[in-house]
Amino acid sequence: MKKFIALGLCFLILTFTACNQGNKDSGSPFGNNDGFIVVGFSQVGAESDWRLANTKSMRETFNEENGYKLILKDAQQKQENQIAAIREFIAQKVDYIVFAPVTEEGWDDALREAKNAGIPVIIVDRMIKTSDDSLYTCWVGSDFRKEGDTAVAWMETTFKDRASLKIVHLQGNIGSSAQIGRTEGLQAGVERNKGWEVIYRATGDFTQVKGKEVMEFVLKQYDSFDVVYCENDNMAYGAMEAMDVAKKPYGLNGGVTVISFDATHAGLDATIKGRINYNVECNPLHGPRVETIIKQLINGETPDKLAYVDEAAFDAATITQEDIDARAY
Ligand code: GZL
Repeated sequence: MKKFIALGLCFLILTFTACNQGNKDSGSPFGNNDGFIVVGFSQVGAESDWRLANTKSMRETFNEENGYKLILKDAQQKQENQIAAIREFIAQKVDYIVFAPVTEEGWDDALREAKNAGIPVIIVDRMIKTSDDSLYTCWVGSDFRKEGDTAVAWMETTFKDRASLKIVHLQGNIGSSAQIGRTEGLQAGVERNKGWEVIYRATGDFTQVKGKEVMEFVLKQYDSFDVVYCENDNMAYGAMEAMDVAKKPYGLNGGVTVISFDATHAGLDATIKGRINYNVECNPLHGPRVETIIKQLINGETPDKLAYVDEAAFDAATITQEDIDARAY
């Protein structure tokens, strides 16, 4: 009998230790977190200056000095890579999942797995379409439709006396919130202004290389157009490269009017030089905003479900070097 009780006690001690070991490891690939908060971040890619500034902001915020360990995964603009990253973060038992969705559709399954694992999901930058908004804790980003409306309002003022306006439209990643909102803004303007016409529309995937390819094609197909509406700075750089080669005048001093989005440092440099006529800001500095949300969650508070960042716009005719020097990206 005594032997039986001793065996039972050994079994109980071993079981209890194993459970504790399991709990001890929970939370992250870094053993028992070593006291750090582990953040898994699935980033769209490195396709643009904006994206690099966004990644930099997250890295500068979620570092060991501030008490965090960041696991950053670059999806190279592929949704399947982001879904794989989210599943990896779940397996690693990170404390928080942050992701910038490359497109709006197709996230429910992966996010439901994160929810079932009890890991809060914070969406940054672009938005998702879902029938169940309990699948994410909150979102912080830009109002892309408002960005498009801001650019179109400037066009309506600038071209108010024009009977017709031929527009070339370079779109971002098709299906991304940034592309959807900026395109909707332009489309609404075209419907409001009967003389406006989009003569050619194609995606440049938010990259300079593809922006140049699209503009090279346009220059071969169309002798004249009045505006190129580029949904980010990098596609605008590509379009301007192609127009330079074709000796097609553009910018403040005449020729094609160049509209851009992001207002990155290089984009504003092109604006103050008169190469880009109007540049609408899209603020990438999400690191501090996400950290505020995480601190709210740690303190048992409920962050706003949606948080829009304030954004400005810059006109080549009025922008100053002080405007540019004052900016963090
Ligand atoms: C906007 C962001 C867009 C930028 C592009 O919030 O999603 O993606 O406008 C970037 O530069 O590639």
